[in-house]
Amino acid sequence: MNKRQLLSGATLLLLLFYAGCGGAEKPAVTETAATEAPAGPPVDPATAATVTGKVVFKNGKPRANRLRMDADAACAALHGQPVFSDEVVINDNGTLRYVFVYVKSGLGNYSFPAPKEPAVLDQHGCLYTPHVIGVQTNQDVKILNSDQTTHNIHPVPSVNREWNTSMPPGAEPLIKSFPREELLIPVKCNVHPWMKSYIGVLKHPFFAVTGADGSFTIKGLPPGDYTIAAWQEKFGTVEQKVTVGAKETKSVDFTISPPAGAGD
Ligand SMILES: [Cu+2]
Repeated sequence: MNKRQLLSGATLLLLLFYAGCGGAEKPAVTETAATEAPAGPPVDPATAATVTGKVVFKNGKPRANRLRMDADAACAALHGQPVFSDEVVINDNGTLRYVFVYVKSGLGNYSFPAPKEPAVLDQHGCLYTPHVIGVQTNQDVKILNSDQTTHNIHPVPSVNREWNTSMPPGAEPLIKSFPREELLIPVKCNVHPWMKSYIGVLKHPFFAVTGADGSFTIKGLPPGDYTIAAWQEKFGTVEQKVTVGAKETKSVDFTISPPAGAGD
């Protein structure tokens, strides 16, 4: 560890100290308050059910917004062709990508320890990859900078603690976690205004993000009655109810459409 790292470590401690004191305008969030694991049993894998489906976009294929990276020549130089926003991505089959689908309610008193494997969020091509991720409370999020330019990652949570960290080229991966459930935390880069991503934080592992075919699969559910929600950053959340028996697989498709008059 060199002098500079020591210094930034000391600055961080100082900042944490101030955040802990609640001296700032925002009320301090006690990071340990939400960490106690519920006392319930684990899900019996022999009864585990699956909910699968896709998220269909109703209104054709709106034109994607082009991102302008001219403000940082290093970013612009990384792309030989136009780059488009991930805010609304309609797949070739008419489905939506980057929809966060999750079990909103219906889970009993089960215990869901955080996975040991971190979720990974990369800063690559001056974009966040993936655009939407889900993690469990207290699961590590490993943040990378694959670019030869400096990013400043800045999650803007409502119930977790806000922070931002500068990551120069070659920076060590940053390990963070979020102790409280939150849907979803916007993440921005203080250097590049076009960079945006979202992190969904849940106490349980029953979530998925739709990919290039617009599908999702949520496995390992205990039998029961659930409300499943599908969240899209621009169009909001739609919900459906589903009942699954032991070892059953149910298909649930969602339709998302822009609000009337929203155009594209
Ligand atoms: Cu950036």
